[in-house]
Order: sequence, then structure tokens, then C-alpha cells
Amino acid sequence: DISCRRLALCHALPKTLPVYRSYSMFSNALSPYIKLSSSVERALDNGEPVVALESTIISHGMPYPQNVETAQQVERIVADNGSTPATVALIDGKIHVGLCESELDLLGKAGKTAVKTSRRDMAAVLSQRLLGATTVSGTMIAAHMAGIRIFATGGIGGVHRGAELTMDVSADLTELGRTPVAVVCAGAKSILDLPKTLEYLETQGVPVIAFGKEKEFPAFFRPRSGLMAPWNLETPEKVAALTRSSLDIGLKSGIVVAVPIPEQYAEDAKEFEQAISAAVRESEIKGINGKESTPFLLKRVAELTGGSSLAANIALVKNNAMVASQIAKSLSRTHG
Ligand code: PSU
Ligand code: MN
Repeated sequence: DISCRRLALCHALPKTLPVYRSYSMFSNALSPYIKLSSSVERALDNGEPVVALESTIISHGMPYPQNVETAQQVERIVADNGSTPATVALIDGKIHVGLCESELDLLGKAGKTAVKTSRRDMAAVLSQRLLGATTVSGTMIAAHMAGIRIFATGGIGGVHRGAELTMDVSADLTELGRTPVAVVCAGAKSILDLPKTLEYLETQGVPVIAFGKEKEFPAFFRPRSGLMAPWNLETPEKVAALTRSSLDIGLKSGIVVAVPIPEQYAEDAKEFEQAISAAVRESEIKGINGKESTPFLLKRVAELTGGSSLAANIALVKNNAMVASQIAKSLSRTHG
């Protein structure tokens, strides 16, 4: 029967064609805008696993010089676990996928003078040749253009506390609904409204996977949020298989792979909750909103917890990079 045979043919296509082809991958219109590093280009050409990494975490998420040190260590962890790291940033009118050491340093030193770049900022930053640090949403767009399926970071943005009045919902969540990249993170910080964040991801059609033994959605500094994740998968292979299925059936949406912070780095919930509540109150009093909100809250929580949040933040990012690299490796094997 014809429809049956057509289905079989469709299914055979991704297995017989090489999936990664750097030049045929993006159209001629796109190629003047994208610059792959030589190691990323080589890996994509050979169908080897690649893990995307964001740069807002470098410029806005951590202080210098820990930000640059962490970025370098995270790249090394990705490499040590078998994938090629591809940190994303917008530099001089181009989307860079894979940065050299001096470019990482540039972003680290730029700090908040770099433009925090999510989907709505991409075209403005490119056309004005500004230095853009990509958020989860900006990085997902770049990764998808380059043909990268797996992306590691610390935490995703979410629905902010009080969003019923402010409508402050991170563009990360709508991006997850429209761009097929799996984001490996430690869940979302409780500077956010976590129940609403999970609701919004459901609306956007995004599978949220609790990775490992724990079935709850993690809360960044804490391995458990008290909220059940809709899915729980124990191994990188199972996450790669889910990602493969999502791509095979043509779902255009992303995936959240939520990895709990390793227990030995988990922070005292009470101290952190107090710091977070104080930071949220302060931001309301100061009238901080829009894209300034998340960087302000991150900075104040770090200050109020005496910097101990920074060590936990670095530890969980490294752990996520390791898991993402393993998932990417497993996924690249199923390309056949
Ligand atoms: N959460 C963190 N650290 C971060 C961010 C979020 O714990 O560095 C950054 C990420 O780049 C994320 C962005 O994509 O903040 C979300 O910002 P907003 O809430 O303005 O959408
Ligand atoms: Mn926002």
C-alpha cells in the first residue's frame, strides 16, 4: 500500500542521508550570518556530537574572572565526554557558533556591557554589529541553524513570580515551544514561579524530563522542587532516544532535560528561599522589570547568600555539560 511505503521511505531518509552538512545545512541567505569555528564545522561535517553552550551565563550570570574560567572548564568537560563544545555569541554582525579563547575572554570582560540577546534582540544586535551574549532562546535559535540538537546551560528562564500582573514570561519558554533543541539544565531557579513555569511548558508542548533517579522537577540550587516532572528518564541513551523520536516525527518543539544539582553541592533551602524572597521584594520596590529582572535577581541572590550560590551554580553547570555531552554522543550514534 502506497501510504505505507511512503511512510517507510520517510523513515529511512534520516538513516541513509548524512544528517550534518555544514554548507547544505543552512541556505545561502543564512551563510553570511553564521560563523562556525573550525572544530565545530569539522564535527558537524563528520556527524560527530556537538553541544551548544550559551553566553549570557558568562556575561550576565557570573562575575569576572570566574565566568571565563567556568566557560573554559565547561568546554573541557564537554570535550572530555566525547562531544565538541560550541559556545554561541553574536560578534561583529555574525552568529558565532564555537568561540576561541580570546572571544570567551571578551565576553567575560564585557559583562553587562554585552547585550543580553534573546529572540527579539537578534536582528537588532546583528544589524548594528553589537556584542551579543545569547540567552537560552538566542542560543537555541543559533544551535538549530547550525544543526546542533543538544544544548547545556545552568537554568532556563521561566514564568516570573507575579506574572499574573506583569506578564513577565521568559522568551525561553516560547522558544522551547518552537525550536527543536534539547536544553539540559538544572531546572529553573525559584526566583521564578515554578508551578506556572511547568504549566506554560505544557501549553507550549514541551516535554520536561527529570533526569536520573529523581522524579521531581529540580529547582536549580535544590535537587527537588516538590513538583513532579511529567517524564522521568534514567540514562543519556533514553533521553537521546526521546530526542530522536521527536525529530523523526517532525515535532518542531524543544525538550527540557532537567538534571538535579549533585547532592553534595545542594544548598540549604531555607537560607536560599529567604534570599530569593528578599531579592524579589527589592526588585519590586526598585521597579526593575523586563530583561533587567533576571540578572538583577541572580546578582542579589549571590550577594545575599555570601557568594556560596556561585560555587553551587558552577558545580551544576559542569554537571549539566557532562550529561549533555553523553546525550549528544548517544544521539549521534542513532544517525546511522
Ligand atoms: N537563570 C540562571 N542563570 C542565567 C539565566 C537564567 O540561573 O544566567 C539567563 C539565561 O541566559 C536565560 C536568561 O536564558 O537568563 C533568561 O532571562 P529572562 O528571564 O529575561 O528571559
Ligand atoms: Mn522577562
